[in-house]
Amino acid sequence: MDTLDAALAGETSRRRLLGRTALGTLGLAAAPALAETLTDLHLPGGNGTRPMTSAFPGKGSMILQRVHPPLLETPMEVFERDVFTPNDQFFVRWHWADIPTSIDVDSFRLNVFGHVEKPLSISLNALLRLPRVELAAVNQCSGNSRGLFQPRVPGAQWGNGAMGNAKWLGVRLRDILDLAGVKAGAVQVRFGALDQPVVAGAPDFEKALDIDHARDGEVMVAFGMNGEQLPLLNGFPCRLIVPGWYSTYWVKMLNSIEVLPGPDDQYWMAKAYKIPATPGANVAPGTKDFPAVPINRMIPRSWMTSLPDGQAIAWEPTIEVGGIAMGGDCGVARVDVSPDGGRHWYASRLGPDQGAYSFRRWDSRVPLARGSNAIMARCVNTRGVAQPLQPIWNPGGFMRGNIETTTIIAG
Ligand SMILES: Nc1nc2c(c(=O)[nH]1)N[C@H]1C(S)=C(S)[C@@H](COP(=O)(O)O)O[C@H]1N2
Ligand SMILES: [Mo]
Repeated sequence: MDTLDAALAGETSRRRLLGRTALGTLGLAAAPALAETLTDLHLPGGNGTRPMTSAFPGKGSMILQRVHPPLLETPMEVFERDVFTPNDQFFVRWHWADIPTSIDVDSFRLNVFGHVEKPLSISLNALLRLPRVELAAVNQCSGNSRGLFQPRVPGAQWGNGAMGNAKWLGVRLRDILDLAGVKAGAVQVRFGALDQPVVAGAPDFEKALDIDHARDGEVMVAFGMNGEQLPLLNGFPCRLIVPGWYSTYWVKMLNSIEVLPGPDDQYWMAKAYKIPATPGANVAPGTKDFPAVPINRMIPRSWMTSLPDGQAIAWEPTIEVGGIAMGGDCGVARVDVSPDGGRHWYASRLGPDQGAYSFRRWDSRVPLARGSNAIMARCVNTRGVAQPLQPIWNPGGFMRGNIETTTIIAG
């Protein structure tokens, strides 16, 4: 057994304790008591001030978006340090507040059933014995940057930190499905988890993928994250990884895999997380009725992280700027940088390629003017898709991907 196996097998009691005390206490604590300092997400129109907290189990300093269920955002400076996001500052998002605070790793089972030859009930030890794969991939909430939408839309008012990049270690979903033997006529695979709705009759969080997607050899069931077990709040003991797709599909605390002979018509696929079936998921602000499809593949994005928005610095003729980029559902081909609101563009140097689905570092030296500098980064992915200048709008606040601007004041 390697260290991860040992940790998964041996840490039950400690995790139980950690989970109970930390999450249990949160139930009693009033949110203001959690606040250590305040941070400003610079949301248009204001209301961007949030408390910082390190009161959640397995988590360091995070931006507190909500206590019940926990919604924790990663501060942007974390992305400046490394293209991989540390587990203790990886963002957290749950839909229902009834989340197990302890997992018994001995009795835990991952159940595979439905349209299969041989239903399975897989223990964690059995899961750990299957052939392993490791893959770097960005986990990004569909509503990342929703707070930047104009006009504003309801939902969690995230800044840009509802995302993170990790090396995921686990088992191919295809291998699990092959063990169960998918029957002819399978259409989708539905994934369920241990968290429960808090309101009676409310829909359990379940998501589905088409059978061919589920069997593409990339989708995986992960139990390792950056060389450690998953933090409880990121889905311990195992979760789905859907490379290149928004993280609404990355079901945490995964305990059921159900092969369906037809499309999943339940709430979380049929009603929630739908985007306009228009180019770029864009509709005129205020539009309510439009043909919609389930959100799916991610698009290219990039951020300058070397200085925070609004930073004042001493003027010099040029400045070194850098940040991170993602290709979306493929790799990063290039990142160009404009120091003057899009008038002139300069090439950047890309950092090491950690795989198509990973963040990639970029750095560039650009001219600096006295006064206000609107610095922009534009990612072009390996499919040739470039970030647009114009923001999109849709009522869900999904899929923001336009070029972002970081203002630097040089005096
Ligand atoms: N079981 C379960 N899995 C879930 C969710 C959830 O509510 N329950 N939320 C999804 C959504 S919308 C997001 S953005 C990601 C967040 O993953 P993270 O908390 O590990 O960052 O988890 C996904 N998986
Ligand atoms: Mo999400």
